[in-house]
Amino acid sequence: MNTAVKVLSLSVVAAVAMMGCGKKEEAPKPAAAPAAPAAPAVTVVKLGHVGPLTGGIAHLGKDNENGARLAVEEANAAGIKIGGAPIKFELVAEDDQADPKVGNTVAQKLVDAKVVGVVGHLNSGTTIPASAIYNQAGIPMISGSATNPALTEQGFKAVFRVVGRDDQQGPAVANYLISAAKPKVAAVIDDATAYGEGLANEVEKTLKAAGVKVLPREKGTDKTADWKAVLTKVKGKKPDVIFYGGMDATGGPLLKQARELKIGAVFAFGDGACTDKMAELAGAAADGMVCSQAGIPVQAAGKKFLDAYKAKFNIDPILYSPFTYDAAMLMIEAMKKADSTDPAKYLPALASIDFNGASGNIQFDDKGDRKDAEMTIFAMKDGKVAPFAIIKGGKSLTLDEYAALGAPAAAPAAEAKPADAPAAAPAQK
Ligand code: ABU
Repeated sequence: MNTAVKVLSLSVVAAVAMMGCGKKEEAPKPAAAPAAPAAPAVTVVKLGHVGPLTGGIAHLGKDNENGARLAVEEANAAGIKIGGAPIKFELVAEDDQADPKVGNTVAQKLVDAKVVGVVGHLNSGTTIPASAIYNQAGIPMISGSATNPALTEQGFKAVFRVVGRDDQQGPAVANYLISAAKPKVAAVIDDATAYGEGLANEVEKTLKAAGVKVLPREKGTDKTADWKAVLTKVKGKKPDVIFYGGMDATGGPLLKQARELKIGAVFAFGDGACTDKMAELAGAAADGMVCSQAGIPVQAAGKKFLDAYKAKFNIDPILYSPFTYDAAMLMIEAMKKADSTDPAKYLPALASIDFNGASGNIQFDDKGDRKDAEMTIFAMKDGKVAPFAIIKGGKSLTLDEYAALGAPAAAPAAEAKPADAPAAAPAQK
């Protein structure tokens, strides 16, 4: 064996011997620091929001979505832990186009996406059918705007709303018309939706009960742009007041065209047309119109909400966003109380919640309706709908009086005193 081969052989033997005994002669390493306990992984929890984000009332759908989004972002910033894990809420926003068929499709999409709750929908016509889908899946839903009584008359345990109902709103606005305008003859027009027709029915019932003659119902749709044929028919009957059940997108053109036809009746609308958009659409013709909201006016929402909304979206809230903000907050609060994001576990906490939100104190009755919901009556003045009466517990209050009750801090700038309200129907031209 030559020298080179001998050296290689001895090296291999030595190496194998060392592997066999498993010992390595290594310099001692510094002792490792004890491993820090792993931080619990963030759990992503999906909340759905549905409203019309396209079409004539997209401005209202976006306002609703903004309210829910603000609540989710505030909850995330607060660093909430549920079941010991940090939670990140994610808002999954869908567009139902105010169409019941599309509403059902997106409702099923949200169920499939495993959202644990849904804020929405906006329209009664989409919310009522979609509510069956959520209820069947055991997913709580809270509407911040759907006012048709049928929503909560279905006996669904997972279905709630944080606004009042049209069987409260209809009598409130009709009684105001009866006392202020003292009408003998009234015309009632609706847009043939669950909301518009339902609210018009409630108004008609109250007017008739007070002895007002109500003309045969006239109808359009939620897309009607030309109301001249309906209005010409109505004009011939000389009504003192005209109530329209529908949204601002169709209510604005209706009012504008009525004044173009020299119809001088007092016009009144429900919540869906109780926005400054009416003045954008109808111009000066909107001045003096009366409208109602099945809750507090947006101006009376909590100051913290109003400021945060303006700061985040660079616009003022329009109509229902304090309610959709509260709807999302209610779900999050119920999850915290139940220490679970499991819909089956937090649903009982939601049903029995007692929560002070941007729209006031919220508790639900057995049907899922808001207890003691306020009703507000407004008049349009200088292009703005200004609240002049908030009806709470059977009492009529001004915005200042309401704020003095310790209700959410109000911004009193937009208050309309009762004296500003239209007292009587202008003479029929
Ligand atoms: N409450 C008026 C708009 C929403 C609805 O359809 O009920």
